[in-house]
Amino acid sequence: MSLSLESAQKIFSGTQVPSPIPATIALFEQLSVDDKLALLWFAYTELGRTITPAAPGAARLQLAEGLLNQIKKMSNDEQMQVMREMTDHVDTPLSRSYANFSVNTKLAFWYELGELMKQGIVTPVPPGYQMGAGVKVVLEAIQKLDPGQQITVLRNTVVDMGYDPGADSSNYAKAAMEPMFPRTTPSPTKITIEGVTEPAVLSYIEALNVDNFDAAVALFTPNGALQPPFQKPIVGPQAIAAYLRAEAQGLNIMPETGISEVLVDGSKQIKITGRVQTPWFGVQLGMNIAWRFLINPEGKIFFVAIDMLASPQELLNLRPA
Ligand code: 45D
Repeated sequence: MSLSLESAQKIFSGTQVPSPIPATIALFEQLSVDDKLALLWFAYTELGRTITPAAPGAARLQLAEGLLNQIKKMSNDEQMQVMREMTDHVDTPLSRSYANFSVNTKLAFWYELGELMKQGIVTPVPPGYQMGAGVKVVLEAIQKLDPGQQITVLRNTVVDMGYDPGADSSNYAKAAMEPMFPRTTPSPTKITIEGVTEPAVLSYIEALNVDNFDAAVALFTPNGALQPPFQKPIVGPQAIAAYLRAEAQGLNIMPETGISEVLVDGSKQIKITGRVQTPWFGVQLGMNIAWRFLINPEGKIFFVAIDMLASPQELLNLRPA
């Protein structure tokens, strides 16, 4: 019997809890452009009281330097106009250049703009801005999220900005030519997962913890798939490798506990929960994450879904009620 992607996506679905993240982003999407910019500033500075992103290295900032220098030379009104156009996906040369950046370079660009806002070189909020009721609603929704979910909302809004002419063009390839994200903390070495000893799973985690994406991809079947949080599955080793190089650099993966079930055809479904640290926030912030693996009878990964959890309590949610 061959495994299907559709059925793989459903493994352990009885243990899954709906995430508030898509609903929060949908609320954000309904705001006017000035409300969106103001909201991001309030959310970012609010968050910054407890956690602040690590400064991106000089090598990465260099990739965004051209755009940043253009913006620095502008008047405050022009700066605000550029930010509005990026947020509204208006087709301008600057919006296009931005959309071409890899995810980490987009974050680095906004990190630097945020610094310029703190220094008063760029205005954070449209002049004369009055906070409307809608902004308060979204801000409160964000405040209720756990920190890992809050930074996911920020990240997703940043990634979505700019103007991308290709309908579904991917900029994962760009990341391969960029400097690696430096690790902020040493990666975990000895991995043990309570309840799970599957070699492919342990090797997957170990490979990601040293940024060895070729080793991670070698653990998948030729038609294997990886489904990131809130995304469609990425299918095939080449596509997975490009994705991991772009998005999984510098992660510290700390699985804790799991459950493993052998299916009739000899394949296994395994659910693991644990914490993941992003190099953007280091040890300050652990995201609560679940992995749902489908391992074929030969011990290769056919499918893994990565889910963002709300709370540490959800980490214990391994069996359907
Ligand atoms: O508009 O097993 C201002 C995979 C003003 C791989 C601003 C994974 C106005 C396989 C505030 C300045 C990758 C899937 C904007 C595992 C304005 C695997 C700036 C999971 C925009 C485990 C805002 C990995 C700024 C995960 C600067 C789950 C915002 C990784 C900065 C998750 C936000 C990583 C930052 C996350 C957000 C990183 C730096 C969620 C970073 C988030």
